Amino acid sequence: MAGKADGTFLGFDFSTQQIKVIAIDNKLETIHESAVKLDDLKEFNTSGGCHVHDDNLTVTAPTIMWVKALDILLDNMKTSGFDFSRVAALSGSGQQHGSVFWKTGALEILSNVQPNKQLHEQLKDCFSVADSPIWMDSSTSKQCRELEQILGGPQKVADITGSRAYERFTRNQIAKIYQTKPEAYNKTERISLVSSFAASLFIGGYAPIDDSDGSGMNMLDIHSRTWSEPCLQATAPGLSEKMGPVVPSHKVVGSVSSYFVQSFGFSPDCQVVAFTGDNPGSLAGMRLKQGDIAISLGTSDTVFLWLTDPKPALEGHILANPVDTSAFMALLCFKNGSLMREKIRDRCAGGSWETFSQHLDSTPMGNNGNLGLYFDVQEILPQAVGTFRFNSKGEQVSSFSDDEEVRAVIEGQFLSKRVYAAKLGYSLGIDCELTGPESRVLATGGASSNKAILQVMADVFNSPVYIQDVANSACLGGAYRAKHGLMGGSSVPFSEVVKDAPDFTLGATPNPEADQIYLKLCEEYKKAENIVLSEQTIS
Ligand code: XUL
Repeated sequence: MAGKADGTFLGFDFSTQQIKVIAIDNKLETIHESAVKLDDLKEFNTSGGCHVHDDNLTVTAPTIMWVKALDILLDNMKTSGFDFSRVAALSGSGQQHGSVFWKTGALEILSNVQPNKQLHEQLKDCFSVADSPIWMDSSTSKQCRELEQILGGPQKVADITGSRAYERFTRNQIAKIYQTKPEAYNKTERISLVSSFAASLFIGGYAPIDDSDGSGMNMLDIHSRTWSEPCLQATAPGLSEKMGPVVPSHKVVGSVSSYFVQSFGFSPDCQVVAFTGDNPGSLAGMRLKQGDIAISLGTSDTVFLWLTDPKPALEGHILANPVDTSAFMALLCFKNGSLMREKIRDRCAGGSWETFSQHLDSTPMGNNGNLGLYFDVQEILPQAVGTFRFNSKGEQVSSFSDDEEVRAVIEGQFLSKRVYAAKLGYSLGIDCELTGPESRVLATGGASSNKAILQVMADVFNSPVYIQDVANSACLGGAYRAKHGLMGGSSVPFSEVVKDAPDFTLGATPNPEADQIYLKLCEEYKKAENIVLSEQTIS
């Protein structure tokens, strides 16, 4: 068996469309990477790894499909000559919110799987609900309103669980199963998240849910990091026994079962560290630390924050931090991301990013007081749709010049991220003690390669911007976390574990006058947003 010093670490990601793995050596260098696409398992007939039901609200994935994909992934690694005996520890992540319902008697089967047959053949009758509800499901509005009503309103639910009630969150899915399929619920001995389900496969027993992924359920008290009794009570009878304990994300939950030792040559000492959600996994993969904000510029823009003093709000999600048990993370999702930027590029810059950048460079920071909110599709933060332009006097205007329009969309998008991050308790650049080199923006996704956009980002956030390629950040985070768990978890800072990981590239540094300009503009943005929201209610 490989010792701690020369061992390798595996990180798995059970994501919506594929199951991926990354192996790193002790110097954190990637030595293997592979994946199995779920749609390639034709017998399950999924599209994008799931089934959208006729009501267009219910979205599920066959639980056993994930097991079969893992069988194939590990077989492929074996065929490629991967040396499993060197793996000192493994961990990973799963798409958040999805749930697995283990049938009474399943533990007996899971803990006795034999090496002569694949896992999916042996576990096929283990689930009381064969099709797992996943995060894309939005069929539980009734259950959400019930929870908010029982607990005393949406803010109350957010204060306890970190988020108001959301359709995809697991408690609401469990309540729906209990209400619509009581016999299936009664036949269930354990409910896992996709993450703890994956860890269960490796240890041959029920792995506990970790507190970070557990925060995406509307059922965990994010302050005590244990199940919230009022939430359990409001969901279904006998739920506490079906959920099992909650553990910190760095906890070793067992060793690999003899099935993996005999089938693939894992060492019996290979440790399994709790799996977590893909977003917490990405935070670990991006090595986010206090003072950092990660902004992913994709189809929709996502923001991760490291928080010490969270203020749960009606927008966004607060989760237990997966690498520091005393901290939190926040997750914000903005629907109007790259499609909106591209639309303005096409209209004002003839479809060229180069011309778009020239427009940005030719306008001053703060856009001479011109401010724009551009929501091509119904936005989540804020809940608004349409295009809204305000001049330096705060008056609404119907158009801007091309230069002004380009700067307005980029500044507007970043101002909104800054304002929403602050609402959840994040202190940025200027008004926080972590200014200067301690405060970083990590930029990822398509638009992060555009220097002019990065400059605006650095200015609005008054922080240096670093670029990171995060195509596999959740997987990589799993491998880093495996090492963290093996090295002692809470007794070793995660930053110590990842200190030798490759440096990020510096993309932009803020201009000295930026803080004054954008602090004022944040206030203007809030006023503009209030006007936009009041107009939305009227119409
Ligand atoms: C987060 C969310 C998705 C899933 C799938 O709340 O629903 O990001 O984790 O990746």
